[in-house]
Amino acid sequence: MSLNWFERGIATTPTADTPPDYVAWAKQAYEHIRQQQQSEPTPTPPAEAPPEEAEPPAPTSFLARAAALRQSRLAALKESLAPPAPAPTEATPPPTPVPPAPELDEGFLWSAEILAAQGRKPEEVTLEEINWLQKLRQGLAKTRRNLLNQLKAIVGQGPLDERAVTELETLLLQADVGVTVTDWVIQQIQAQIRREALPPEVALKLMGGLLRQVLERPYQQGHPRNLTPLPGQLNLWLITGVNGVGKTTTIGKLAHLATKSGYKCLIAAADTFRAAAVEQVKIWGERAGVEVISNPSPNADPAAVVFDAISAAQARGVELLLVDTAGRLQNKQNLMAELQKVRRIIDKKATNAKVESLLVLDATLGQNGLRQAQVFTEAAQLTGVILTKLDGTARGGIALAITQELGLPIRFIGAGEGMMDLRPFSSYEFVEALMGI
Ligand SMILES: Nc1nc2c(ncn2[C@@H]2O[C@H](COP(=O)(O)OP(=O)(O)O)[C@@H](O)[C@H]2O)c(=O)[nH]1
Ligand SMILES: [Mg+2]
Repeated sequence: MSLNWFERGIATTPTADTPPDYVAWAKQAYEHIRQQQQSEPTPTPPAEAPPEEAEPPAPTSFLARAAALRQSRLAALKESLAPPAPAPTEATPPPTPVPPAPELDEGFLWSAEILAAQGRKPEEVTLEEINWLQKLRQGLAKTRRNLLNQLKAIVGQGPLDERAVTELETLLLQADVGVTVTDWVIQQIQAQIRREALPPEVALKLMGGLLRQVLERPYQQGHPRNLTPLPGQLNLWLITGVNGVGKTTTIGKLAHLATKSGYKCLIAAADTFRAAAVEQVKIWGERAGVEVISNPSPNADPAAVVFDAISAAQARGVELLLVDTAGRLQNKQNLMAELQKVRRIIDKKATNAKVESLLVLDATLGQNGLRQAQVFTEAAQLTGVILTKLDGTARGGIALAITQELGLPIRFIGAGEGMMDLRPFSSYEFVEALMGI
């Protein structure tokens, strides 16, 4: 059975009362990946993300200590690995090409630590997972750098006091975390401070924990933790959002994850407003190896396309039908009416389907994007959010504002334009990539 990519990364709360031996874990994972690569001749491309420049920490700060600790772990990891195989002698036959080893750098170790802390086993880890985590961390680097550089100044110098708390407030607002979440986080920290002074490490940990609580609130309010298409039945995911946020790209990436995970998938090209939109979704369908149902006539009725696609899905035993929609029409009322019509067709025609209505938001737009999206929350009966373009923003904190304002779980995050640059959301991984040291 193939790996279900929709289940990846949902893992659990970190188990780490007794943190694992990260060097030993990373070594096992590294060796496991090497073995995997040697048994499968298809070379895996190395992570595209360039190694992140180290953040030069102030020499005495706890950040410097954290960086030094990871460096020493990295050195220990390199040392513990067996030396490379000796060059072949003349008598040996020419070697079969071996795919390049994963880069053994700080990013590899960071990713390994994140997986280890979630209770994952080194022998389950793939290079793709390591690469994705590096990409996520790289994507959030701008936000993290801003946060950490200022946090250093605020909490690096000693126990947290009231002045430091006010500065923290500004910092969270700058990262686009939003007023409500910022106020709540600050209140919680202040309540702690009243009991005891907080050393910097503790303050950071506390803050990370609070941010995670915000991201996980929708699970307490009845949304399942995990959005995995139910196998053997029709799941229909309606993808909505403003023009240009990344809906079509996301559908291509989701189709790819679905086929990789062994689902039978189909795409409905229901953005009929722009001629180019149908062509674009077809290209993605081709890349992902997934058929696209469309209507070539100009200004075809999107609801009719959805109707046809549901019929096709039912006839062929499709498990995941992804519906692309328009993000802009002549005006807001038209857009709303069209979405509502599509939704009615779905509810009428796909009675046995498990329907999800997912709003795509562009992280680079920050709070503005959230305001623009209001029309969709009214028309589409949303069940979740997909956050794109985390690779291009210094406002990664928007994820928190979204969860707070919409009361919806973030289901997937996109950090790049490639086929593999989208994964299920994990609050633990997100917060670590956002402010982990
Ligand atoms: N950097 C980056 N670009 C993205 C991401 N997702 C989508 N894009 C780009 O955003 C632009 C608009 O995407 P598209 O899917 O056409 O948006 P739509 O109008 O909502 O369907 C395209 O140039 C995409 O390549 C992402 O996660 N990161
Ligand atoms: Mg589109």
